[in-house]
Amino acid sequence: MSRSCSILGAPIQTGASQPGCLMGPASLRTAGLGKTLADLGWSVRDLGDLSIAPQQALSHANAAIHDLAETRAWIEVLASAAFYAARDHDFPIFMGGDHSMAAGTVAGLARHAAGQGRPLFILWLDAHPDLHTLATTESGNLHGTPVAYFTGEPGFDIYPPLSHAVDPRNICMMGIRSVDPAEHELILRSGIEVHDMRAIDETGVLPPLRAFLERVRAANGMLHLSFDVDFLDPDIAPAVGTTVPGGATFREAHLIMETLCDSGLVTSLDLVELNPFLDERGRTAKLMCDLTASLFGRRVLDRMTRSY
Ligand code: 5AB
Ligand code: MN
Ligand code: MN
Ligand code: MN
Repeated sequence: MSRSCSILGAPIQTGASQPGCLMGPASLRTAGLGKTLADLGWSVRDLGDLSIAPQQALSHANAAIHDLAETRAWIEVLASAAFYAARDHDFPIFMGGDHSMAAGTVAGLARHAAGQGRPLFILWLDAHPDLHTLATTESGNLHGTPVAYFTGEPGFDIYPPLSHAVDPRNICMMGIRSVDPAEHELILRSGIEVHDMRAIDETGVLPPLRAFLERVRAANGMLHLSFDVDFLDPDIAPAVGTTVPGGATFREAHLIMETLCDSGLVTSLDLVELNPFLDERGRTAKLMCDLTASLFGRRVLDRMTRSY
């Protein structure tokens, strides 16, 4: 019997400064995400795109913050949609949209995991830790805040109430190479496991990934992968507004996805921050589809033994 996955679009761009992420779900569909997964034997259900109602503006003491009402509404819609998608499908895929949407998807998934009596673990692949609170963000771009929200940091009273916070010790970040001072302070205080690009240069991706997967397995955890396009080096993935040089290579990224596939532990996925307006002939969208294919079982050769 084939396993089921659902794909759900969140055309949100209010969390970023540059417009374009709105077109992310359409670009991933155009690159053939659904068909790619169906060809790998998955039963795929496209649930379409979510939307929000028109919003009255909300103001905040931090005047840098923009589009707070819209972003808050998206988080609310996504938290509910993610809860039901996780309940009804083996594997939901949330297509963004900017990364502020992870405040919603992870909130909904944490509620679902709690209902199953299982802890939720997060693998965060990103150039950035997205650990600002509404008080500390200087850019006012809310895609820099989701992790602080879903770990239960204070100062998010204006966001939807969080039913279940994620334990910071259940989060592993890889690819990090741009950290603001307030985020650095929170990393040190929270106990989040962070592997910056220097660490990856030194050890490669596999040792930290395998150690994290062992922790997930030992705890019978659910595992959500939140994949920000800017995790990848801009030379291979130009379609993102927040490029940072020195990102993950093509093979490092595929090896992570292949190893996650072998582990069988991943239960949900965000594909975020794709800005098709900045893409070159669809190459970034195509790469994100191919990386998802590696996560969903595409392989060059079958192996006799599993290698995670
Ligand atoms: B992304 C920065 N820390 O707060 C800020 O792309 C960048 O979702 C945030 O990781 C990047 O604006 C958010 C400078
Ligand atoms: Mn991000
Ligand atoms: Mn990022
Ligand atoms: Mn970004």
